[in-house]
Amino acid sequence: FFSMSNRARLEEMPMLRAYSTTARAPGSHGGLGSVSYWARPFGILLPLLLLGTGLLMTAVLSFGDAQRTRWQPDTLLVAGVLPTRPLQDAGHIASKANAHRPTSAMTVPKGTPSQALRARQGTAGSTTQAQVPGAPGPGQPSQAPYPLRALPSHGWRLVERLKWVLAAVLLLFAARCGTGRRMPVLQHGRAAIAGSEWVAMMATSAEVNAPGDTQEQPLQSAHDTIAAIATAVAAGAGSVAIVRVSGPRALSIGQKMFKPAGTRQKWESHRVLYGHVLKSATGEVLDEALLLFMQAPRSFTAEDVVEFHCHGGLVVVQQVLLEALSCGARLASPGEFTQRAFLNGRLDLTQAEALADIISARSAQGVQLALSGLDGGLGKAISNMRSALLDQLAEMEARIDFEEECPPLDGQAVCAALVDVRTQLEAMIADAAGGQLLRDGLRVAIIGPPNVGKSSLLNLLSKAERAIVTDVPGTTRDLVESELVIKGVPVTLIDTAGIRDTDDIVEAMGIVRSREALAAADVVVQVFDLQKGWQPEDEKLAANIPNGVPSVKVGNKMDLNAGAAESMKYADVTMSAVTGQGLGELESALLTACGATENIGVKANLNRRQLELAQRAIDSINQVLLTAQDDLPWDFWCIDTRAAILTLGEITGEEITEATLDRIFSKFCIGK
Ligand SMILES: Nc1nc2c(ncn2[C@@H]2O[C@H](COP(=O)(O)OP(=O)(O)OP(=O)(O)O)[C@@H](O)[C@H]2O)c(=O)[nH]1
Ligand SMILES: [Mg+2]
Repeated sequence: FFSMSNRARLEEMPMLRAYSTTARAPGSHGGLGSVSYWARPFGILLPLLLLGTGLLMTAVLSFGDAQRTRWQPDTLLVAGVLPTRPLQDAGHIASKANAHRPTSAMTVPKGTPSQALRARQGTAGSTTQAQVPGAPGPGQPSQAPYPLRALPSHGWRLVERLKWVLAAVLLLFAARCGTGRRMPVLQHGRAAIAGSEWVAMMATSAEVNAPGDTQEQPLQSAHDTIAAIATAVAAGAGSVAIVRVSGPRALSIGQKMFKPAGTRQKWESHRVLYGHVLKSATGEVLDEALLLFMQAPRSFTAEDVVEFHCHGGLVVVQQVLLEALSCGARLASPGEFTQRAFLNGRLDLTQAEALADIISARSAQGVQLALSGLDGGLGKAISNMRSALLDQLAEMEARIDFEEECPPLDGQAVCAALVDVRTQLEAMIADAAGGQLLRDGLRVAIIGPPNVGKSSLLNLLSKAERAIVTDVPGTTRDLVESELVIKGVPVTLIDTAGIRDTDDIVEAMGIVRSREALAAADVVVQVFDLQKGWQPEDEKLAANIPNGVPSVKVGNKMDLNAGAAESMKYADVTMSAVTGQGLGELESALLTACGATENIGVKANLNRRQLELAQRAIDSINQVLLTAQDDLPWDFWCIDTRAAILTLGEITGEEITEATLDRIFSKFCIGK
């Protein structure tokens, strides 16, 4: 699966007995990630089995056919019996039939067997009275018994009619499984078969190649051909890396530097070729690779795209990229592939931003949330609001320009339409709170006096020995961070130095950092020692937590505390960082403290930029409503309505300046 290059997502797939083949480096996002697995688990057995079944069915059905062709006069017919177990079941019918053997003219049925049978029963069907040659004449005694034949049942006859179709389908399928060839490789999120690997491609995007990589770059001409490494680049971390080339010259560049093995592989769109990447100048082999060509417009960028799936690691993929550049491609700027997809109408801006969110998501729920933005639902909803406002604006402008010709406009109705849009926007903003949490996660600072068990708590929560734990007060000197996911919410835990007055210069610097972490945290976990009880220094620390920052007070070392009931009342959660008792309560308390419910509904959500614009649109609408209250002329209404329309257009990208676009896409990673 070439899926989003996202750790959470790649690691979700172990049930396929798959392995991630691309680099998975936190903080170094690539555009694509890939997971491979063997698609022919039964080797050649499955095709053989299918082939066998096909042949068997053909044989059985031919037998049925043979039965039917023996339909002839002087034969007794029994209906509703499978031809494979023909006559035994009908033995008694045979004896009765022969006992009442006709002595005069026989009925020779015409038409289908079932019509014939009905004719025999005298219910339907066309029959003719005829003297059958060899049949006993009137008054003659019965001769040898008539042979008895079974008529196939209705269902069986249907199967019989379709048998060649069935056989053809089975044989074709067997042949395809056997060769694994000519299977289409579908782009964009759908499974496809390429030789022995199942391949699913998700067009994706990323935040930045590495934190701090973000630089603003101007939009470049969309008429040249660009190339970049699409997977995360981390030394030795992945076994497959992808170089993506997009633009009018993609195919010619691909043909120049890639030599398919053998002579039978054709350069067709959406087909995987196996071969070698060569240095075009010298013919030197750079890598053994797969090449995937996707012809415009059926590609992520809606341009011709060629992807080289090379071996992972740093060197090979860089060499392949360099070769593509020397063949005439230009190194893509951050987000340029996605930008081309947007400019070519493949995505609206909300979808492009959802792609970036997928790659930067830190939990499975975060991915779900971002994925829900990919379907364009958000863009459509905003577009509808915008056109509702445009309708009102048109009415108002008509009143300004052609006041005499137009019927009077009802200000109340205009206000109602505006309020409707405002309500929808407000609902979206309310939804965004949960989404924000899933997208951005929480920074949780663990603070407290020395030796209360802060580092032990960090280790317990992150299920790893991240921080040093000793019984010496003042063990932790620097901030220790650990990333984890609590009930779908990505959390960055920060262990801090115990806060106390000290002469130790290193410890004092650590304590300054503790206070900074405290000030920057979304949630504070204040730990105190239940054995010692709630001390004045704990009280002082609690007073230092900034207003409005939720905090959870944790009474630790519960396992040592037998009867200090009076200090328990200061604790929101009592627990033991050594035994793990009370851990569940702490996790719930953390989420509750910051307003997250147990199950955050995953809906299409606004990111920060969109949230800001939605808020601005609401402000403009409110301004129009104020204008309405003051009974000002239509010109004044129009000004703010126009502003609201413009702002909503910026969310979907319908009205956006080149500079804003550049700013958005420059936050993507190179190769996306
Ligand atoms: N019995 C018991 N001991 C604990 C518990 N939590 C921590 N400890 C012990 O308390 C001592 C201090 O633990 P740390 O996690 O290093 O405490 P800290 O708050 O990080 O200390 P500083 O880094 O010095 O600020 C260690 O010996 C831990 O084993 C607990 O719940 N029960
Ligand atoms: Mg510590």
